[in-house]
Amino acid sequence: MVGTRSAPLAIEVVTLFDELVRSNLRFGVLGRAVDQRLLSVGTTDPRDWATDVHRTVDDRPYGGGPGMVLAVEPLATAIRQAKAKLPVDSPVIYLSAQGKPFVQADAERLAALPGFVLLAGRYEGVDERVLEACVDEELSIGDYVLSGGELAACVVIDACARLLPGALSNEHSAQEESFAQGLLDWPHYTRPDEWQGRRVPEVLKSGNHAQIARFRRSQALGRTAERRPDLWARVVLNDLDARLLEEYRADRQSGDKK
Ligand code: 9D3
Repeated sequence: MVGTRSAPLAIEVVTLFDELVRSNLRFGVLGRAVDQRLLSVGTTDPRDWATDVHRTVDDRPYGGGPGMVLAVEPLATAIRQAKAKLPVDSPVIYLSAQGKPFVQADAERLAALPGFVLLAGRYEGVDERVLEACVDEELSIGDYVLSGGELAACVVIDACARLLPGALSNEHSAQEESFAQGLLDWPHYTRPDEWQGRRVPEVLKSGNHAQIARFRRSQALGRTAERRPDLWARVVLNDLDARLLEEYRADRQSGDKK
C-alpha cells in the first residue's frame, strides 16, 4: 500500500442544492470511500443562515445587468459554519469559471489535506468581497459554461476520493493511471473476439506480455500526440517511445481506422 491517513478527508460543500452533491456520493468508488470512512462530505446551505422570512441569499447586482448575485450575508456566515465543521486551517475553495484550471496535480494536493471547503456558486456569481475575505483559492473545471458550482464540486470530490489510500482496489492503483503519467489511456477490449466484423488486435491475444505492453504504450503515445498537443508538449520520449510512436503512425498510415 502507498500509505494511509489517520482521519477521513473531510470536505464541506457550501451549496444551495445539497441534494445535487449528496446524490453523487452514493455510487461506485465515491460511495465506498464514504462507507469505508476514507472520505466524509457534508453540506452547508446558506439559506439556513438567512435572517429574513423568505430566506433570501441573493440580490441585484450593483451597476445593473441581468441575473442576481449571491450576497455577502448569509453566505459569509455559511462559509464560517462550514469551516467550523472541519480541521483547523482547512482552506476555502471557490468553484468558478474564472478560477485556475483544476488538474490532476490539484487533486493530489487537495487529497493530501485534512479537509477543505468547496464553495459552489449559483446565479451570476458571488459578491467579490466574499472572495477577498473568505476564499483562499478559485478553481475552474474547464472552459465551458455550467449553471452552478455543484457539478464542479462533484468533479473535485471524485478526483480526490479515488486518490485516497484504500479507495481503489489494488490492481487498479491510482498511481499507474495514465493521466498521472501525462499520457492518455490505451484502447481496451473484451469478448467477443469479433463484433460486426471488427476484430480485437491480435497482439492482445498473443500472450506475449512484452509485446502487449509495447502495443499499449504505442497507442497511449500515438493518441496523446494526435489528440492532446497540450499534454504532448510535456512528454519526453526515450528511444523506445520514439520507435513505438513511429509504429503507431505507420499502422495508422496503412489505414487501420478512421
Ligand atoms: C452565462 C453567465 N456568465 C456570463 C455572464 C457567467 C457565469 C456565471 C455563472 C458562468 C458560469 C456560471 C456558473 N459556473 C460555475 O459555477 C462553475 C464553472 C463553470 O461554469 N465552468 C467551469 N468550471 C466551473 S466551476 C463553477
